[in-house]
Amino acid sequence: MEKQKHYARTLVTTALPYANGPVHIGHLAGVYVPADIYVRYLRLKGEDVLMIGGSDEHGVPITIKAQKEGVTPQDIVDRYHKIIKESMAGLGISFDVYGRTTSEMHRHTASDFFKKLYDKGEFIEKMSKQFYDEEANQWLADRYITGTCPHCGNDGAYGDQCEACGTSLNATDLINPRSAITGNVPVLKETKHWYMPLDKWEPRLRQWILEEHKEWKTNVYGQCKSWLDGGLQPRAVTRDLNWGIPVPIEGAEGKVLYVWFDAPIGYISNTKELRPDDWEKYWKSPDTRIIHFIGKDNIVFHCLIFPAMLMAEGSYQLAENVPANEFLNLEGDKISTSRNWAVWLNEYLEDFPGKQDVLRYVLTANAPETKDNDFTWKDFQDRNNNELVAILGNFVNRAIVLTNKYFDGVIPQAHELTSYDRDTIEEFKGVKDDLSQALDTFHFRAALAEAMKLARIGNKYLADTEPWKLAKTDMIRVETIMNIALQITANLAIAFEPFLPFSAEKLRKMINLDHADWNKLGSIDILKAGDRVEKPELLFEKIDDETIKIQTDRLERIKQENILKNFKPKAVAPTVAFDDFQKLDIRVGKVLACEKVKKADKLLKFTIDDGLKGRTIVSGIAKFYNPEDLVGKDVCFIANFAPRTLKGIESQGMILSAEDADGRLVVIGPHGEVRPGVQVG
Ligand code: B3M
Ligand code: ZN
Repeated sequence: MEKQKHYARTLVTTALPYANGPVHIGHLAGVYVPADIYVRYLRLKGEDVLMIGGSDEHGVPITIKAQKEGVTPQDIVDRYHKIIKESMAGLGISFDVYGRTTSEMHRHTASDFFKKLYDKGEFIEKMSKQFYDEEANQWLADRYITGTCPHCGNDGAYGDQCEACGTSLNATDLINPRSAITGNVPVLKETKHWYMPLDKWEPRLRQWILEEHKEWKTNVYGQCKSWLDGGLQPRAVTRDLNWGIPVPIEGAEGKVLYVWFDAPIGYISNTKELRPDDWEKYWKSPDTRIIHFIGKDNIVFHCLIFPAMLMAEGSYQLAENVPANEFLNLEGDKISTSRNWAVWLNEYLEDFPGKQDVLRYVLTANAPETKDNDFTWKDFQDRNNNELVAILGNFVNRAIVLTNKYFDGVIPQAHELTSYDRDTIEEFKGVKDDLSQALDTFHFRAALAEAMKLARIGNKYLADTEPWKLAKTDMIRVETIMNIALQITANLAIAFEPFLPFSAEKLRKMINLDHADWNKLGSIDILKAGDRVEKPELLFEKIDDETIKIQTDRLERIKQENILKNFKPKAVAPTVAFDDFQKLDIRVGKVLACEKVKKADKLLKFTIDDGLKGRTIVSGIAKFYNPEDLVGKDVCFIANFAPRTLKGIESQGMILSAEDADGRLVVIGPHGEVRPGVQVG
């Protein structure tokens, strides 16, 4: 059950994306769109809320990328911080601050935090064996080590986490560890590090989550429970790396804070950046509600490790909720930055100018709230055309067009209501409670469905009352109908503000509603009779097949590129004796004629000059060639292949071709002039 506690303010944090690439739809659906809906909703209710974001600029993903490109880590983070920050703003993600973990403020905050824990004696200091790459002369922390996950057998697991099963690992847990720099087997060397004794905090973490937060989403609660039941171990919070925040104590030269130690402190530093004078009340006052929006791979860090750090520090509040989402896939496959299998936000904004709300809508309607979900371009098009255009856009457009047509843009008065009017009003009155309830409990899909319900009610109302028919006979009735339709329109402008802020703003302008107030939702006196509406403007437009095809073609190309990139030749077949080889009579022939075989989309029929009487061969390469392009070419064929009948044609041999990694067939021929009929061998 949701606790009915009263809060004076809310602090919403959003996972800090690694600045080693742009953000993609997976990040958006998992974290930023739901968080933005939530804060916009609270702002509409007039609550005190801060939305904290920023780039995570430390850690191995960034140094690896820099090494690959031959630039500095700072170059990488400067580039992607800018892209991420601008594209998020472009989508209307309304951060109050979007900072970065390479800022001075953050360096001090994280460094002081560590120092305080160190001074309080909260760390264990331990010599341990860590992996080292002797060829690269480098310690191998976290993602510099790959190997097989001891839990699920995934052989691409990293030294700190297996992305396949979500388990958080120590590098020495990996089976068959390899250096990600050279591919070498690393050696183990002694080094000193500082550890958070998570086991010490286990009883309090159990109490806090398992007893006091049973209302958390089952996926989050369940993951925490299984971690806690497995028993928590001390975790190293320092690393041997040269990119990060230096460990601020003597004897720690060349060591930095573990990225997962400094990154969550980024929430605190960015709050300080925004509110240097009163940031503390957002973190330390018991009447603040802290909510962390994250993806499921970050649960352990936000629910166990960071809270343990805060408990050890002693003066901070813990999160009230951590509504982590599952993953969004793309066209059936896991989104992957390294495989370029993603829809990148910055590219979307370029390809679909003015359509921010379409993406926001689709990602919310299909949000991976309780299980992994799939984004497809077909679904994107369908939801735009069948829902945004056909339901929401259509209703609003009708309401505004008819008001302009019959009343010259002046909002008419409502007169006596029929029982049908009253039923309609009753129906949408309930939307506010249902919508609020869904948003308060982080059910954003359900909330969006509620808002859409309001548009459906409006559509149905106009379709049922048919004011365009009554206009000739009963203008008084038309006035009432249009007043109600416009009040529903005003309700939509409020209800959709958190979800579709660009369209809601357009809509507010159209009806001259300067200010959306959540408390007005459900009422029928938002607009005043006698005030004006503006000329209609389309909120949404249809997206055609051509536009969608450009996107699906791009993905198809990437898929092919990935297949080719990952091609590994098959193992060589068992040895054959020369005599066996000689049994095959392979010859060169010239293509005299070539045509498609009727009713067979794969087959081409060749007429081959074989230096003898000529022969016909049918070959399954029609998908890869235009028949006319092959005429006049020399090809190799097996002359003593047993004849076969295909689609009623006797095929007298087999044309040789090579199959590329992507299944494309390429015909084999001689690289020089030879006579038809000569043998190959
Ligand atoms: N940068 C990991 C991620 O993008 C990490 C989140 C930090 S939140 C403090 O999945
Ligand atoms: Zn695993």
